[in-house]
Amino acid sequence: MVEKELYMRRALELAQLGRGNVSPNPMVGCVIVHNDTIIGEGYHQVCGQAHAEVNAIASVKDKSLLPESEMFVTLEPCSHHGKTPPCADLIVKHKLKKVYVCNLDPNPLVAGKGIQRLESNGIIVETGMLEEEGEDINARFFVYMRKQRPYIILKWAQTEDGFIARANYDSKWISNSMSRKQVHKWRAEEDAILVGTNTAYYDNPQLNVRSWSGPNPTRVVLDGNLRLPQEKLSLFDGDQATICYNFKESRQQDQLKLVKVSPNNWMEEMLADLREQKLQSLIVEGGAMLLKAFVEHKMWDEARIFIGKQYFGDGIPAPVLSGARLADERQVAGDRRLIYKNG
Ligand code: AOF
Ligand code: ZN
Repeated sequence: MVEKELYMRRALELAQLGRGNVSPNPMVGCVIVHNDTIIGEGYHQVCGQAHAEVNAIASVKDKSLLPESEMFVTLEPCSHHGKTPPCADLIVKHKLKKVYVCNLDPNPLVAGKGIQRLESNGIIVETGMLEEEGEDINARFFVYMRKQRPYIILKWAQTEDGFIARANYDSKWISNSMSRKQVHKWRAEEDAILVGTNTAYYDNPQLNVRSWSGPNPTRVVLDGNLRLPQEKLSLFDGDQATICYNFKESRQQDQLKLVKVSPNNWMEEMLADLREQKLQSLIVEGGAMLLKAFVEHKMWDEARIFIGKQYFGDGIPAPVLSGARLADERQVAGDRRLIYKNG
């Protein structure tokens, strides 16, 4: 008799093969087991296409085994007609004996209704298997659904003595080239990337993915008074979707979208708008003022910090996190890398 959790671990492993291709949908994996033998596997591969359960059932050669089989799926099977028909109905049609579920689906269209549909059709359901692991891999989806905003990652590099930049904004580079390569991987993993006015102006970042392969995030800049010289800055080069939140006007101009927010509630309005545009995660790459605003509003989920070897002695101090839990600490070619989670 094989430990049942092993099958759910396999389903979680499969789920993660969808990383980067399924947002704003969750990553979902599914394993079908008959007599302690895996007879089918599947995962949600591309947003808008077949769900994990559909692919897993399709992969089973002998469908007559299904009524004697158990399914291990990392998310509650859906009960709604979205871009695809309800998975719960397919499971009922094939009369699977039992379904093990890792996480409930917080999507209000599903939220418990999938389980109900299975149970009311005589299928045994067990929920909560490896729940924490599931929460972890779909943290973005869960925050997006439960809090109605993107998952927020703050990222910065600071000197050994705690400065994020020199007083005159001349700070290139605090972290080493390996650390910077890693940041490009991170950019490829998130839907949107945000910088403030000063960073856009003084660093002139391209905010694309270069030292890694992967999709470019949507570029986001906060420029309250529309002071940034668009013709001079890389982030307005028109090569990537770009959103500029400001206090003055809303208008679409090719790849650039201007969105008006109010000066005293810009953060909430910006996050609500990003959510509306189905951007599920946001990495905030500076500068200090913007990062501190997010820290002060306790509006963050993860903070990723590189600590380089230099001493500045003076300059712009790094934000100070409160309520942070150290989730990972390691060396990246001589830099120290800390990852904190909020709460
Ligand atoms: C599942 N299995 O593999 C996934 C589910 O637009 P649709 O039809 O693709 O539906 C998207 C919603 O379905 C998504 O927000 C989430 O609630 C659920 N995702 N459900 O049973 C899957 N990816
Ligand atoms: Zn489904």
